[in-house]
Formats: sequence, structure tokens, C-alpha cells
Amino acid sequence: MTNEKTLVVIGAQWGDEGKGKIIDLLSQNAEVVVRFNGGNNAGHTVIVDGKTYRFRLLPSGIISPKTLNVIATGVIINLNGLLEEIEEAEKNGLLIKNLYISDRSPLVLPYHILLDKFYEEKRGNKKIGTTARGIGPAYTDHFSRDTLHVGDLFDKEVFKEKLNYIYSLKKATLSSDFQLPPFEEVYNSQLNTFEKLMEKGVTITDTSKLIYDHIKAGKKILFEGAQGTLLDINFGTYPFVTSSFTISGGVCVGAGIPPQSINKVIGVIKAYTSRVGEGPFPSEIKDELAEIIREKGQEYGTVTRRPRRVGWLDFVALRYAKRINGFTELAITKLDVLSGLEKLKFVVAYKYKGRIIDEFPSSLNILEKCEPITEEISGWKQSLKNIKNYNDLPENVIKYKERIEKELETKITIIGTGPARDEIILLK
Ligand code: 2SA
Ligand code: GDP
Ligand code: MG
Repeated sequence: MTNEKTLVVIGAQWGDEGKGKIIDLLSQNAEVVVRFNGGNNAGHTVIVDGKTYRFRLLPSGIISPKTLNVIATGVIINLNGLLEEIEEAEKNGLLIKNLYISDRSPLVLPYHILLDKFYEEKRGNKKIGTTARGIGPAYTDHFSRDTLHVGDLFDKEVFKEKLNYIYSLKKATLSSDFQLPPFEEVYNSQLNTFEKLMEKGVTITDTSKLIYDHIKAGKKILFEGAQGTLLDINFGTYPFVTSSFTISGGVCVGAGIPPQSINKVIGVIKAYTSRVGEGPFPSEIKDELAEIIREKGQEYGTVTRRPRRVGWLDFVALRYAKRINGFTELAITKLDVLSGLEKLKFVVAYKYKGRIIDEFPSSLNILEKCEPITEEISGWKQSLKNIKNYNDLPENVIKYKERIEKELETKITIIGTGPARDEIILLK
């Protein structure tokens, strides 16, 4: 069941590469956009006609009026967060229709959010720097088979019975320091929000079947990754990761489709690196240049507004991301942010205990002691604003792009030159 139309968009770094903008662009001629991992910890920014949308759970294709928008099983759902986001989008002039959510998606319940904050506090100086959206505890309960799913809300009695059972289990197993929110409050607010979502016309269904039918019918489908490769629960910088499968393999387990249904994997790379939250970051810039790039690139959490750490492009990490995800092409964003910097750097390898390492270490104990080995390349002075043709780009931008292509043996087909929808150069 292969066709040439299923495209996966994955963050190649630690998230915030500009996936939202790339999805918005590609969704203008796609029929279906699918989110397959994460929850409302994601923050995907799309700017169209001067309006800024910051999507958390809604697929970034939602702006295109004709696309079918699917939140698949691998996504965990905070119903109140979703309703809030839909209302915000409506205020922004979007018509929320064609929104399908998996009945098998686990719920993020209010106590998951409290637990997220509780655990972070207990971790002290070993904290992860989570978004405090209950992501870790909600996935944990799913994997330990102690949670509720969106489909459970269809039958009030079933929902009550299941929530009751979970409450008794939680009371028996959670630390006595932790206060569960009152049962009735959680029960009523979940049902209430569920009903409001139904009134908005949201469809809860078997999204795996829905996606399968569209693949079979030869429709163009985009799978929108959330966070980035290095935040993957299995292959990221554990424990400083999120709790979902952020890599291209996550599409199969999150959307419920077979691997041979995937045709293309686009890796989105920001022209430099950012990371929000704790954890090792070998290419991090630690002097005042970090502040300059952060300000120019507006590197603040889309959801939490936390300042993001910034660093140079890291080829060790990017080669790893290419291998794990099987990128067939690349998009590069935010090249405009680097305008005006005289010299730019690539991290080409790491040094660990006097040895050169060119594979991304699987051990965090090693990674956090790695020193970057860098290569310098000349920057460009010119602003990239209003450049619409590839050939009009400064020569050094082209050299920068070609150096990345050579290193990753993959073509860059999309170049971002600014945050707005039309600030983009397409190379085919
Ligand atoms: P969590 O909340 O359990 O998923 O946090 C675990 C780690 O994953 C990181 N994480 C993210 N990193 C970048 N962007 C994310 N989305 C938002 C954005 C983040 C924000 O688009 O800016 O607004 O702060 C995201 N979501 C999770 C997180 O920082 C932890 O390192
Ligand atoms: P995502 O999580 O990967 O969707 O990325 P975020 O939306 O969290 O962060 C990316 C930020 O960069 C957003 O504020 C975008 O509007 C912005 N952005 C995306 N592409 C470009 C670009 O090419 N140039 C500039 N200057 N900003 C961009
Ligand atoms: Mg983001």
C-alpha cells in the first residue's frame, strides 16, 4: 500500500525548528494533516497575513480550510486545553471543522498536571525542565495501563466506573504528600468539556482506519511531528527528553499505519540549534552571542515563554537524526536570524577524554562530558528579508546550505527566510 503522497515532517534537533510553518506551507496542497505524538506541550507557530497562531494540539494544517485534521492515537489529550485552543482559534477567525480525534488517545487528567509539577519539585537540581503540562505522568499511566481514553467519555457510567477505579488505585499507590483533586470535580469537568467539544462538531473515531482509508484512496497526507529527535523517549538525551516517540518511527505507532505507507521524511533543521529545558547541549553558545541570537530569533517557548538556550549547528547530532529518521529531504529555517554575524560555526565532532567521537553517544554520562570540535565558516551581512529567489541569496548563505547538504548527504528543498508564511524559498 505505498503511494507517493505520504509525507512526514520531523524536527531534527530539540524541537522548535519551525515545523509549524513548514506544515502550514505543505498543507496548502494536502488533504489530511495528522498529529501523531506529544500533547499540548507542543507549540507550533504559524504566521499568516499578520496573524499569529500558536497551535498546541491542533494540527498546523487547520488553517487550510479544506484539510482533514487528525489527532491520532499517539497524542495525549487534555480536553480543557483542546477546548481553550479551539475557542482561541475561532476568535482568531478560524473555522474549526474537519477535526477528528482518536477514541484511543489517552486523556491528560488534572492530576497528571499536578503530578508533573510535584515530580519536578522533588527532582530538585535534577529537574528535567518540563512544560508542566502533565505529559510524563499521563504517558506513564498509559504505559502502566492505568488510564482513561477519550472514547471512555461516550458512556457516562463507564467513565464514572473507570475513573472511580483509577482514583482508588491512585489513592493506594501515590505518595501521601500528594493531594488528588476532588473526584466529582474531575468527573464533571471532563464530561462537561467533552460535551462542549461534541457541540463544536469534533469527531471522535478510529483514526487509524480513517487514515488508512485516505492512504488507500491516494490522498496526500502530512504527518506533523511534535518536539524533535533529540527529545525522543528512546533515542533522545534521556532523561532530558519528552515522553513520546518524536522520530519518524513514531508515525507508525502513533497513527497506526504500516512503515511501507511512508514515502518521504522531511527533516526540519533550524539554521542554529536551540534547546528549552535542562540537559546536555554540546554546541551551546555560552557568551553574549547567545543573547543576541535569542533576541533576534525570538527564542522563547511558544507555550511557556521560557527563554531557549541557543547553540551552533551540530553535525554529530544531525547525522544521528538523519540516521534515526531516514530523512529523504531537508527544510532549513531561520537562516535570516544569522544575518550580520561575521563568523559561524559547525560542530563537526566531539572530544571525549582526549578521543575524537563522531557518533552521537548513546550514553548521557559521555555526552555531558563531550567538548565540541568546530569548523568555522564565513557569515553574511545582508538581510534575507524579501529575497524570493534562490539565486538572489548571498553567496555565503548558499555555501552554508551546501555544507549542510554535503555533511548530511541530503538535499535542502525548503529555505525559511522569515517567520511569515510567504518568507520561504522552495527549491523544486
Ligand atoms: P515535557 O513537558 O515532559 O514534554 O518536557 C520534557 C522535555 O521536553 C521539552 N519539550 C519541548 N522542547 C521544545 N519545545 C517544546 N514545545 C514548546 C515550544 C515548549 C515551551 O514550542 O516552545 O513553550 O516551552 C517542547 N515541549 C517539550 C521540555 O522543554 C523538556 O526539556
Ligand atoms: P515548531 O515547534 O517546530 O513548530 O517551532 P516553534 O513555532 O515553536 O518555533 C519556531 C519559531 O520560529 C516560531 O516563532 C516561528 O514563527 C519562527 N520561524 C519559523 N521559520 C522561520 C524562519 O525561517 N525565520 C524566522 N526568523 N523565524 C521563523
Ligand atoms: Mg515549538
